[in-house]
Amino acid sequence: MLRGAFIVIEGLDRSGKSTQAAMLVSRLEGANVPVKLQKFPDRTTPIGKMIDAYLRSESDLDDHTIHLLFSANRWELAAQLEETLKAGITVLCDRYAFSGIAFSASKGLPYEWCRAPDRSLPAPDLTIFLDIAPEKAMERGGYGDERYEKEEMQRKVRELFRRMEEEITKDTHGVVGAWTTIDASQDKEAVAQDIWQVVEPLTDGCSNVIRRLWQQSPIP
Ligand code: Z5A
Ligand code: MG
Repeated sequence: MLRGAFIVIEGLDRSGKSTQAAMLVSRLEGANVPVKLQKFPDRTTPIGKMIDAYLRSESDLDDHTIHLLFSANRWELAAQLEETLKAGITVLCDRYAFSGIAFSASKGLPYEWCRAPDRSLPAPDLTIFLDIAPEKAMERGGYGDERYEKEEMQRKVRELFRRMEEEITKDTHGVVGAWTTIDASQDKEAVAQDIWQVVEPLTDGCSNVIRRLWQQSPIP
C-alpha cells in the first residue's frame, strides 16, 4: 500500500491558508482521498496552550523560548503524523516549520539557529506557499490583535519566506520536498484551482519513504 502524501500550506497572515486548507480537504474527500488536517500551532496540547497564551499576549516569553515551544509543538505530533501517512492517509498541514523560521528570524534571531530545532522532522512532499502583499492581505478585514499581526513584521516574514524558497529551489540545505508559490491575491476559487493542479498528482499516494527535514538520510 502507498503511504499518504504530506502537504503543507504556508503563507503570511490573512493569505487564506485556513480557507484553502478547508476547501482542499473537501475536494480531496470528494475524490475519495482519505485526508487529515493538522493545524500548527496546535493550540489544544499543553505546549499549544502556552503558545496560545503567548500569542494572545496573556503571557510573556523570551524569543528563544517561544521559538522552541513552536518547534516542540510539531515534535510532539510528529510520530502521530508519520503513522497517519504510513496508514495511507494524506496529511495537510496549515503552517509548519517554515512559519517557525520566518516569524522568529524576523524578530532578529539568527536564521540558522531558528532552523536547527526543526531539523529531522518529517519532510513534506509538497509545500504550497500562498504569496500576497501585506497591504493586500490587510484589506481582508485588517490584522487581528495577536502578536505578529503588524504590517512591518509581515513584510520581514515575507522576505524570509522568499529566502527559504530560493534556498529550497537551489536545494542548498538538503531535503525539504517540493515548493510551489501561488498568487494568493486571486479570488478563492482561482487560488483553489492553482492548488489542485499541484496536489492532484499526489492523490494516488507516495511510494518513496518519508524523508527528514534538512537531512539527507531517510526515516528507516
Ligand atoms: N507562528 C510562529 O511564530 N511560529 C510557528 O512555528 C508557527 C506559527 C507554526 C498564529 O498562527 C501565529 O503563529 C502566526 C504565525 C505564528 N502569527 N501571525 N501572523 P495561526 O496560523 O494560528 O494564525 P491565524 O490567526 O490562523 O492566521 P491566519 O489569519 O492564518 O490567516 P489565514 O488562515 O491565512 O487566512 P484565512 O483565515 O483563511 O482568511 C482570512 C480572511 O480572508 C477571511 O475573512 C477569509 O474569508 C478571507 N479570504 C481568504 N481567502 C480570500 C481570497 N482569496 N480573497 C478574499 N478574501 C479571502
Ligand atoms: Mg489560519
